[in-house]
Amino acid sequence: MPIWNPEYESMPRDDLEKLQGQRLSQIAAYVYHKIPIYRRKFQEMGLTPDDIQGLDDLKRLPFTTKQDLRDEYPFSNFAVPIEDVVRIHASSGTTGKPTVGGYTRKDLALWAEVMARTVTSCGVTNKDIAHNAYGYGLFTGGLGFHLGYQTVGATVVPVSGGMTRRQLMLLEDFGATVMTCTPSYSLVLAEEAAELGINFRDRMKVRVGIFGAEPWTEEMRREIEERLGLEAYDIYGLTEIIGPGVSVECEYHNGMHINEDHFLPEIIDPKTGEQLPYGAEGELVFTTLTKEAMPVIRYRTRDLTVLHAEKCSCGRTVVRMEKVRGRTDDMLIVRGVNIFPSLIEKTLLNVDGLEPQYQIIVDRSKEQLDRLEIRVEANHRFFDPIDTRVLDQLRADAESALLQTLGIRTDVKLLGPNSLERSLGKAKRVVDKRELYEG
Ligand code: DLL
Repeated sequence: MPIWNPEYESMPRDDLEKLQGQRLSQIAAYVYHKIPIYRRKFQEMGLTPDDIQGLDDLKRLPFTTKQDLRDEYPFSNFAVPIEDVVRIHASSGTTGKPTVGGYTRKDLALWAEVMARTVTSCGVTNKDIAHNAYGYGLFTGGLGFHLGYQTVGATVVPVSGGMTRRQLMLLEDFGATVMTCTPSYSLVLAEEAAELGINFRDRMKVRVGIFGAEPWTEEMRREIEERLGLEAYDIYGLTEIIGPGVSVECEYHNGMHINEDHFLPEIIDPKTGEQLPYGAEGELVFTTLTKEAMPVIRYRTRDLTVLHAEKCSCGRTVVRMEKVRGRTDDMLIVRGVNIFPSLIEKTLLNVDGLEPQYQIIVDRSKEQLDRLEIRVEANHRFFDPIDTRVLDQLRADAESALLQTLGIRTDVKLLGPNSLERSLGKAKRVVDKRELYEG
């Protein structure tokens, strides 16, 4: 498949690392002179921009945390005056203030470039009709993809989120060949279609889906590909770095290629902050090498993954990141056991008869013991009429599969079709009621 910008995406690694080194020393000087919080951090560590001469000096630079950006809310961490900022986006932020991203004209051109690379990597060309169901607005998903599709000359349908039935009509009438939304919303579209008696696979022409903005497992990919009859690509990004456009899979689906000439990745041990080698799992950290309005140095994403540096069969030489395993702050500690929601998803989807709709509830009993309840929808065929014997067996199977993978007992509650709330964007999978008892 074609590569949008082979000069950079397939650059020999030695040359790429040299370029990254030069850009790193430039950005270190830039943030030092333009952003007070970085000057302060450098000074506290006794660093000057001259100390940063190349990639080997990356380790010497200070980290940036989400809290650092919150403290500068809304615009104090911008490196340019507000007159030069032409666009603002923000993360959804479930609690408190959102994290803001600012873009100059040059940043938007960079975003268009990395999003053009992104959609090209998924096989999108100017012949495609792209149904873009990511939310348009402050969220970076809608407008980010919009830029990418326009840049490669695809016909973009800026449908945004919501009005699911209407989306199905437009998908069919316009003959969309590509669609983009969160993986959870793709299933909502498939379900709604089934409800209307439409077989999504047969009726729609969609050949490619580019899904991200939330964690999803390989098992979820299989479900989506099966139900929608398309090839599903994983895309990763975050507002603090640029939005979507940080990394995406290619046709080999063996990790997401990072646009490393602009976003320099590292993996660190989340406890000690120590840099880890390729192949080791840890927290993903990014330094933006070329951004103007809101550059960040060693931004701690809290996302856990593994990086690989071997050249991919597609010809790209940039580092690949594995599917995100979870977030450091998503990990549940239940009765002393560390549990990632992704492991629960994987386990449930391997139990025949369960649907890819679930919610994880953690609660604490009067005796101060943590309880893990998994609410999951079972296939509609067990409910019409209700077949309690089969449902009891299915629940027992699910509990035993979870005991085996998690190592602790869970209570599985089977639900009928459409019992759990569906989301237009990121699904809320975990409800931790224990927070109510704290402080
Ligand atoms: O979710 C940007 C985006 C839009 C990415 C559209 C992909 C497609 P935020 O709202 O700032 O930005 O959320 C960023 O979402 O730190 C991850 O925890 C999570 N996330 C994003 N993509 C993935 C993915 C957008 N493919 C946060 N797999 C990140 C797992 C993801 N988690």
